Amino acid sequence: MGIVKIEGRTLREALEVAKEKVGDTAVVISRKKAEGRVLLAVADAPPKSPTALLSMRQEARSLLSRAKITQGANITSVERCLRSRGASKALIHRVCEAVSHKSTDGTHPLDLAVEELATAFPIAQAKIVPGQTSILAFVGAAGAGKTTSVAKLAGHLVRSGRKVVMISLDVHRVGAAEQIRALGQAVTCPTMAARDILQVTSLLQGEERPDVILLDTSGRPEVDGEALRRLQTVLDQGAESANLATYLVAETTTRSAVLEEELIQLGELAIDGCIVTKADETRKPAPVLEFLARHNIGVAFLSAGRDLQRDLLRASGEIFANLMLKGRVL
Ligand SMILES: Nc1nc2c(ncn2[C@@H]2O[C@H](COP(=O)(O)OP(=O)(O)OP(=O)(O)O)[C@@H](O)[C@H]2O)c(=O)[nH]1
Ligand SMILES: [Mg+2]
Repeated sequence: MGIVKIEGRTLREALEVAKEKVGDTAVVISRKKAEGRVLLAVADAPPKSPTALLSMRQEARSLLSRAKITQGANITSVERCLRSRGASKALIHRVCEAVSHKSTDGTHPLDLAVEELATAFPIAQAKIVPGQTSILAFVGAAGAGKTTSVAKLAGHLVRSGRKVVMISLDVHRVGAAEQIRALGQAVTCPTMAARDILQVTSLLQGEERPDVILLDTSGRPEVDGEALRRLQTVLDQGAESANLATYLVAETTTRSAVLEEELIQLGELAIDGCIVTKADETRKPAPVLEFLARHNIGVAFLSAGRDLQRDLLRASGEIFANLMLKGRVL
């Protein structure tokens, strides 16, 4: 193996990394401290003779004198990036730890941060079961982007050949019916307004039943939560082949305390995932993403703009990493 360079923020950390990378027989031949980092030149076995020791020392000195301390600076830049996205101390610590532990193989620290961030947030799969009607309900605060996201997803599903209906439970607000009708036309998807949640089940009978029903709710979590629980009870008792999945629609700008309250108001309703919206409107998306991860709510889609065709993206590790490091989805 020869002599390898190991780096850490402290001597203890560098020794731990040396043990991990080189093994229990690791021997430190030389060490150097600069810019708050510790560099070690480490061999995988002790020298076999005094001459071997001399030549190892020479190789170690030359390795360390050539070595530039760049990781420390880069870790600082990873830390600065995450802080400006509103990341918590715990997440910053987790990512910097992972970067400094993996940073001996020459990979750039930002790439290591991408790897770590890509696994930091759970992803939810949209539940569309072939042979059944999948009812996807979107709940969330007023103005969170429910109707727009429903229309974007409807457009995507229609383009992929599914039979889709958009149903709005938002029948009282002025302009709500017109909005869903106009969006339905824009994405070539039929729409329906339902005064009662049980009107939804009338679509489940017969040959013409849709593959997917997208349910847009009113933005009043208590009322919507109650309606969806009623629908679930009817589906549980009935013979219809349909399954209901509920997605929370949350803006990237929403404070955690507000989301916490929303979950309480939704009551016992099971949440199958989340649509994170308005990712284009903030440079600090971390608090919402961390809130969802803490509550084990996976992100299914992210919305980053008003364009119905373009701005709904399936969640991926790469998108999370981009959001956390660059502050944008792409
Ligand atoms: N910039 C940006 N605007 C968005 C996004 N998603 C939705 N909007 C806008 O946010 C506003 C509210 O969106 P709606 O889809 O009507 O939100 P809603 O949750 O259905 O609202 P209510 O029905 O009133 O509860 C609209 O002006 C949308 O165009 C997004 O991802 N980015
Ligand atoms: Mg709406």
